[in-house]
Amino acid sequence: MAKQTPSSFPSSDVVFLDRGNGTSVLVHLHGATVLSWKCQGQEVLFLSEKAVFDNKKAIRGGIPVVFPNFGPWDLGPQHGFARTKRWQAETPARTDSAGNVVAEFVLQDDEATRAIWDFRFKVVYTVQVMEKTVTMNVAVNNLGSKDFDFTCLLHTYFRIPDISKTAVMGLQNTKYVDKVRDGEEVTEAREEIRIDENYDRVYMDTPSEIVVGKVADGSHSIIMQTMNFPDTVVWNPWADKAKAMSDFGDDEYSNMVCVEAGYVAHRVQLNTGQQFVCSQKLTFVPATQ
Ligand code: TA6
Repeated sequence: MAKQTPSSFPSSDVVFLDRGNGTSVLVHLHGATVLSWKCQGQEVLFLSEKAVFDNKKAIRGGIPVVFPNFGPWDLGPQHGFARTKRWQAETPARTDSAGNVVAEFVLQDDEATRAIWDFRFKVVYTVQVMEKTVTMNVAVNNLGSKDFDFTCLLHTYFRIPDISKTAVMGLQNTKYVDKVRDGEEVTEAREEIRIDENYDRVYMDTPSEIVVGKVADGSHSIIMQTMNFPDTVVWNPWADKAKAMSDFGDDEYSNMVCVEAGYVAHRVQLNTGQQFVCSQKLTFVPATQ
């Protein structure tokens, strides 16, 4: 498995949020990408063994921040520029009175972003580590004199023991756009979504609570609770697309699933001076004994 420890990276590139008792989060300033969330010693996130850390390419794994555009973009790179920009750690990691560790990361417009998306903005990304929960809060501020619109998403890669024994639960009866079947719109019939091929689905108007877990006994699960992220993307590249990605191991698709909280089916309209806030809360549920 990829090294998801602070010592694997130059200290100037990462912020380590250590809550103690084997619970911590590691954030890379390239894209403010959360690389690791260890809960009581167990790594919850997937990071590809072949992930590239050249401060240019998007990091393959963890939680890339997708802004100001999810998916292909006429103006710039797929999934926008946020995940490939250097963010500033607004504050070093600090501990609150409850012992939770929190840090803020900021991305503001610069010449490079204005060259492709000519708007003034500031995104403040706050990561908080609690005993069995992490929260990611995204605040987008329109600082300019022009209104703009955007889509955004937290592209979370969950580490799982075995894709054949994993389910995504809570999306029954929601509609999804199936990007693997020419954008066909389908209603999800299953409470337990089992993934056995390339999945690339945008579930729309989804519940604010979804569970990612092992349907068989003996493994942990994650409760994903969201605010102002009305859509949920479920992605697994499966074998052929895994082989086609240079920064993803051919067999790694069996140990990961992306369940991504997003505002992607429609665009957020943010007028001058306005702020938009969205967040996800991930709670670790230990394996049933
Ligand atoms: O979130 C799913 C998705 O949009 C897929 O279509 C796939 O492209 C994935 O993102 C990864 O995209 P990336 O640009 O990181 O290779």
